[in-house]
Amino acid sequence: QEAELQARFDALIEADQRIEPRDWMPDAYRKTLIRQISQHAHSEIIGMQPEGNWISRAPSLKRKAILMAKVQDEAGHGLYLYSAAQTLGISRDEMTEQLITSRARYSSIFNYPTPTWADMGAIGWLVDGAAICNQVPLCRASYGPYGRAMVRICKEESFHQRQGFEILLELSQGTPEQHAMAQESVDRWYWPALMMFGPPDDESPNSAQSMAWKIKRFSNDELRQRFVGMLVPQAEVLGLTLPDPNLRWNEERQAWDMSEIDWTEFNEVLAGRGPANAQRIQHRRDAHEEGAWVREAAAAYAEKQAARERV
Ligand code: FAQ
Repeated sequence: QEAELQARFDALIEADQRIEPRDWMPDAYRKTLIRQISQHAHSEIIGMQPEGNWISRAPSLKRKAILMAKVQDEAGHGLYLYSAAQTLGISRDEMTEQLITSRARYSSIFNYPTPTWADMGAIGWLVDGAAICNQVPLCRASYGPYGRAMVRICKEESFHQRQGFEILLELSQGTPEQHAMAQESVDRWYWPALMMFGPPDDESPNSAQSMAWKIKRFSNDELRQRFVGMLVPQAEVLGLTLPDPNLRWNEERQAWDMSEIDWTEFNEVLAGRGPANAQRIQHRRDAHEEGAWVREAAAAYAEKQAARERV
């Protein structure tokens, strides 16, 4: 029986069909998806903090309205992804508990601070840009609810990236001080953005299996290369420099040559020792505790409604 189910699952994957919540799936496939989707959801939720830091200080009403809408989109993406993970049999409470007790991962990028307004531009351009590169192929992920969630999320990320680009363009073409602020921010965010794609292929323990299951369609290094290729012409339009003196197209390899990424920094951030890890988790924990009364009120209301329907 098990062998037959496995064979049917393998055939669906082979034929590029979707696996849906009620379908049989190997335990390891379910586990991997819960891991990736919940990490992804947590990233969106924690990812609200670096930009949330600037909502009350945005330089104009227009910028404030745009930034608020973007941060709200991120909340929406997080909830959407938690729902996708729930179809695999984990509860939202469990996932939240794992996050606030530091047992779950979220993207390394959100452990960096946002000291200047230009950081809103760099996050949109580089962080959302990296997110798009990584997530467009995930629209074809073999697990239905995840792939479908990605379609809508990618559309919104594209808007986010354009708004970041536009912030940087305006600063870059502004006063010398504004130009310098934009460049300084790109200098700080460039390398951490490249780290978002994960460890190099030969040190990525999950890649081979996730690619065989067609959850991932490209390797970490392939996507990183694609991202750099996307940035180079855009940096030119912006009039900003990517902070890597060794960055150049290698015609022979048909790939970008670049400096070595500082993987020690990446590993430190993953180990919880990045510049803002403690602050991010503390903030999320406080928000969870302060929101307890809202959850209790909602549960009491739902209970009352259900009781009313029973009579
Ligand atoms: N940060 O074997 P692999 C956004 C972990 S975009 C932290 O290569 P895998 C939008 C990895 O989990 C950001 N941990 O793993 C936004 C694994 O540890 P584990 C979110 C990382 O899964 C923009 C270990 O290293 N996007 O939120 C990172 O095959 C602006 C070994 O790595 C996603 O999550 C990292 N950067 O590939 C929001 C996309 N990289 O779990 C607000 C979906 C690796 O075994 C503002 N996820 N690790 O303990 C993915 O595509 C994949 O999970 C990868 C990692 C590519 C991230």
